[in-house]
Amino acid sequence: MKNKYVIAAVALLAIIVAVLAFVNRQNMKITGAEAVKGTLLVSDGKIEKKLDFQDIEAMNPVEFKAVQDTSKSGPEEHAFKGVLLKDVIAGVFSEDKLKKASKVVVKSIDGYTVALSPEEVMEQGNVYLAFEKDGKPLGTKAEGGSGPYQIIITKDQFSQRWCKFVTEVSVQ
Ligand SMILES: Nc1nc2c(c(=O)[nH]1)N[C@H]1C(S)=C(S)[C@@H](COP(=O)(O)O)O[C@H]1N2
Ligand SMILES: [Mo]
Repeated sequence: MKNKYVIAAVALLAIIVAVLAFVNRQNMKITGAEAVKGTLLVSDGKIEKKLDFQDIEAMNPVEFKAVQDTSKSGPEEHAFKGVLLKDVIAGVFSEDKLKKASKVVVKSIDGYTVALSPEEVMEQGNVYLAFEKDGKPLGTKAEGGSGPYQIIITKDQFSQRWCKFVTEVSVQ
């Protein structure tokens, strides 16, 4: 008798796990294969646009320096190349969209999510979508890298919000 309940409970848990996994899967709008190619989804909650690496490269990339602190190194200055996040957003929507937003949410392939304020995103030379570090591509998660894209916040000395493996940028 008792066994029956145990089996029923296990079966129920398995169903719940499967449903939650499915729901989470629906939340990931970029597949792993797209992510390694550098596909980026930019959305405003209604309109969604997929950009590829060539689109990002065509958006006026700049070189800049930032002090990076990781679990493997202390604070070190590195040369990065990327596009200001506000230019990525302006390239799909407009600067105006950003001015009226309450937040910019960045998601990555491992589910890591960071929230940025529109004010900090609009600051000159602060928040970048980077794709090169010290003259080399950032590399994918599988390659032990931090890309193809990583958010670099030059005015934020702590690295928690320097979101690696970025797949989605959502202006809300
Ligand atoms: N996608 C993603 N980005 C991330 C993280 C993560 O787990 N996933 N960790 C954050 C944290 S806590 C730090 S300190 C920096 C550097 O992490 P690393 O030293 O593991 O590279 O990346 C940040 N960006
Ligand atoms: Mo961290």
